Amino acid sequence: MFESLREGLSSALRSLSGRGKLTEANMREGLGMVESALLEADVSYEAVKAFMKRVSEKACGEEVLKQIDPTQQVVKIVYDELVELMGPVDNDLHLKGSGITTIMMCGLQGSGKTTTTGKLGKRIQVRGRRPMFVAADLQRPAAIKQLETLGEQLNIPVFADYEEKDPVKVCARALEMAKAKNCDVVILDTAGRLHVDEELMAQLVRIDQQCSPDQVYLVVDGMTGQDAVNSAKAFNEALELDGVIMTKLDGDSRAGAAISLKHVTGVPIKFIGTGEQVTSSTSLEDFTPEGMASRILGGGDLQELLRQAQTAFDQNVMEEQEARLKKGIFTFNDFQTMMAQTRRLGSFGKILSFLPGMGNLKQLLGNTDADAEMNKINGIINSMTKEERENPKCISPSRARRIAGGSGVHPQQVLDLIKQFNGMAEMMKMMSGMGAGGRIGAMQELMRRMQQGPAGLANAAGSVAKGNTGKRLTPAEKAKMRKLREKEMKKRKKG
Ligand SMILES: Nc1nc2c(ncn2[C@@H]2O[C@H](COP(=O)(O)OP(=O)(O)OP(=O)(O)O)[C@@H](O)[C@H]2O)c(=O)[nH]1
Ligand SMILES: [Mg+2]
Repeated sequence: MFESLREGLSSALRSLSGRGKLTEANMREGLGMVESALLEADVSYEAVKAFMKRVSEKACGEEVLKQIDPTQQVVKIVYDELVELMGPVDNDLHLKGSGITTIMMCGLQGSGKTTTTGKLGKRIQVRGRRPMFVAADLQRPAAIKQLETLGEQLNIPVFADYEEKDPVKVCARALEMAKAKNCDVVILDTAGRLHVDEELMAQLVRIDQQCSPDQVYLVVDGMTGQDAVNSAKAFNEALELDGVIMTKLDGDSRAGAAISLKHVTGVPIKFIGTGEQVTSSTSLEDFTPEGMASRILGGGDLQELLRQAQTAFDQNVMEEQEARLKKGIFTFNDFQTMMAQTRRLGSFGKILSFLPGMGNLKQLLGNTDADAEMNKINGIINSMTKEERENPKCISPSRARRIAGGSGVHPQQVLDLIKQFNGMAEMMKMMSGMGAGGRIGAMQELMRRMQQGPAGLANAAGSVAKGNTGKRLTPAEKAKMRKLREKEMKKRKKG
């Protein structure tokens, strides 16, 4: 994904490095290359202009130029400004606690509305809610059938009326039916047109007025580049969108639309769709500006520079974690935060195999692609209810089966993840028994070792046990840590 932009940015930023101190002229020359790379990737001119203005202001400041090697700072500036440009994003679906939540899907023909309706329905269903699809696309005769097939596949009820000609009436009746059928989330799959036209907009506005949807999402095809951005602008003017879902990012789409959409339309991308399958847990992902910016800057050497620049940021996150840990709190939510954080430090697969208690997870998941692994684990956690994430002990085998169904894995993989998590939580609780200095020291030591490769990492837990973390452990604590470590080593040998 986004290879050419990645290469363009990488070579622009590389041209700055290794020169020692830079002059303003050198810096501007390098930034000019960054600008060209963005324009070539089809980022809108307006967005590039605003972005470059902010980047140049920061990068050409004395603070940066007087550095021995300013490239690291420049990469961090580019990253931060990309994040700024694409965010902030709220990935929540805002499902109401009681009553019916109505979600309206709209978009041009073939953008992926119906497929995304399926993916969204699935996402909602695995959260323990009862979604219903509404066939509000009466434009194409086959559209109703397509949605009904999806509903059957996902075991989600579909409201359709083959006789009715007015989609507004279909939607109104569907909401009544949802009440009767005890469904609590209604997703309206509306019709698309080839281009934004008045008739289409008028129809959508009527549905909007009649049903007062809680969320209106626009589905855009990521492969259509700036057309996606322009149609988002038009739809937002008519409907006040709550978010955009960008599909087909699995194809050879350039990054331009994803980068410029928020800036041009004011509406953030909420989710990204990949693949035609609706049942895979990774086919609809949360869009995060941080994740996207890292992907764009994902070339090897840039990643390293970014990592260095982010050490300060990591410190903050770590301090927050430290505060929770101090209270003895370590839940799946903390685990997700930690994963997101550690992912940036290098290959996730590598890190995963060295996290204490996580040794065999990689093999268990049977996947060698780091991103896919991460998504799989995230998918499992995302399929848990709030209660389950906060208190994994309540996950019974039947709940594990539901979670597995939701995330498209084998139930055993859920149980294994919980087992591994428990081992890790135990270790975290151990650390909570240490003094404040010892805890943060232990966390830092773990993080540092995670980056060092097998030799350093295998001893991560051990080094905590040995008290190489600024604070000594009591003999009982040491013995417990040693036991944990031995268990882990044994498992690793077997695996
Ligand atoms: N590769 C890929 N294909 C997708 C994605 N989303 C949808 N598609 C495909 O795009 C085509 C159109 O998808 P639909 O979901 O029918 O699009 P639609 O917006 O409902 O189309 P209309 O109802 O005709 O307006 C289908 O072939 C889908 O399988 C995606 O994220 N990735
Ligand atoms: Mg459709």
